[in-house]
Amino acid sequence: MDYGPAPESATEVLGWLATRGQFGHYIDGGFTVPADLFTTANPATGEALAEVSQGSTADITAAVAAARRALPKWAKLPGHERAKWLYALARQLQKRARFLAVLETLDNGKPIRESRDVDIPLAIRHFYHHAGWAELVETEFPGEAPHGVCGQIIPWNFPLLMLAWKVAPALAAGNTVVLKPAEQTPLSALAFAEICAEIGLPKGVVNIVTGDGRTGADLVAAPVDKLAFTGSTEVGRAIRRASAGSGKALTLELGGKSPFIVFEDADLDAAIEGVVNAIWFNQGQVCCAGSRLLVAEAIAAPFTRKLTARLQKLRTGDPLDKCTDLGAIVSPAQLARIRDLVSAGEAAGGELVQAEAQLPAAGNFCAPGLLLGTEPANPCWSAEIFGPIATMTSFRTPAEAVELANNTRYGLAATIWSENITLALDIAARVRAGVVWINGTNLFDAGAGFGGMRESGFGREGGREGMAAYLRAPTAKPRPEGAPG
Ligand code: TXE
Repeated sequence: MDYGPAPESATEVLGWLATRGQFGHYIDGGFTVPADLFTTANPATGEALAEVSQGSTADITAAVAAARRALPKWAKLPGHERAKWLYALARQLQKRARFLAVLETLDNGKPIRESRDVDIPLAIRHFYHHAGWAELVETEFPGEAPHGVCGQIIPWNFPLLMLAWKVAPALAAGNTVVLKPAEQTPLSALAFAEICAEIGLPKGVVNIVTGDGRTGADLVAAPVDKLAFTGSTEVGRAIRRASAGSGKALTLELGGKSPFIVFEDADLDAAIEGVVNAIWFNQGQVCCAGSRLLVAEAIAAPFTRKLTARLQKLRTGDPLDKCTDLGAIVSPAQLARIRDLVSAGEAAGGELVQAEAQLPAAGNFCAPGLLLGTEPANPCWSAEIFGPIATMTSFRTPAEAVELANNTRYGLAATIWSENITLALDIAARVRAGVVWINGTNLFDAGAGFGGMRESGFGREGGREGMAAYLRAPTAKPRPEGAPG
């Protein structure tokens, strides 16, 4: 698939933002009058990009009502008819891929190489993949029905991709949706709303309400049939509490502190590049980031030497520059959180090695780094830093590697590097994580279910399991019309 050339400038996107200026919500097939505005800024410069509306309880009520009205017709469409709409969304996203990549980079701060080659292509792939599922839904899930109206809340680290992970399976299964993007990165969801309007998607099938956690809480409390959330474990826990006993189906994709285990016999150069991808991709703001490096003691010294040398070569700076490896951290608040945690990690005995990069004067930049000698008692061992700093610890035996890997409240992902496939498969079976990669990392596909266990949440997104999460078994009763949340 050709996603077009790398963008040379952001002129087209800035022109689009200038014409729009202020955004309302996308409800019932149209944009509301912008109200109660807040600013979304470019993390690399601090400059305002646009003004966006803070969704009120009334906005959520209107959006859920629109989704409820659209539901009977949409749910009754034969799967192959819904597939046509998903294909149309995928094709339109593909046509706008270059635009969306620049928009995402401006709003989030991630390097253009990543939004162009990862975020946007994977989002498109998700719609194509689920168009296929829409065609198969009656035969693959006989007798099952959509939940109904889905309330979906997404974070800022992969804005359009997280939207795709949630919206595509929901629509394929015959649900309608109300989605709330993160307040830091609402723009690609609003561009997606325009795409829904452009292709003439039936009104009310997709509704986008922008705003912060208060809008999210209103959506959780609204009379929806299913909630899907990706974000922090704390908010996930609050959502679970708030929706307990309501009869709403729920899936949560939360934080992680994923181990990245390197055995003595690993291909060291490949493992080093694996680390670059595991923790410095998207500035480490990745739920499944390989953020706890566990390295066999026998190779710890050469591994550290190689890795610190590689670290110095990473380029941190302008996210729109195609040569940039690390862009900006999403917000000043996130940057402060990273700095505070890393300082606490140093105070507890960790040794910080950070790239001696010349960082841009403006913007939320953080040089990539490693916190060496991090013991399990160190706060950076257990807390999700969600920034470009990995911890590093050594181990002596495979049993110790497994014990350290599982010494976490999370269970999202794990990575294992070894040339001994028997050892790698044995360790994979003993590591408690929803996803395990061997001699590779951060590998995603729309066809493979992704999700965690323990405090990383429950439910899967992608693949057959992801589709199943948007359908209910023949015996489950639908919520009565207008029943309270
Ligand atoms: O997340 P929040 P934040 C982790 C990561 C990061 C930390 C804080 O460790 O440092 O969370 O990030 C909406 N009811 N992850 O504060 O608050 C909010 O508006 C309903 C990991 O940004 O969880 C946004 O749309 N919704 C993670 C979304 O929840 C609420 C990705 C996520 O925001 C709400 C992001 C409420 N009470 C952060 N409060 C991952 N799993 O990838 C907030 N929101």
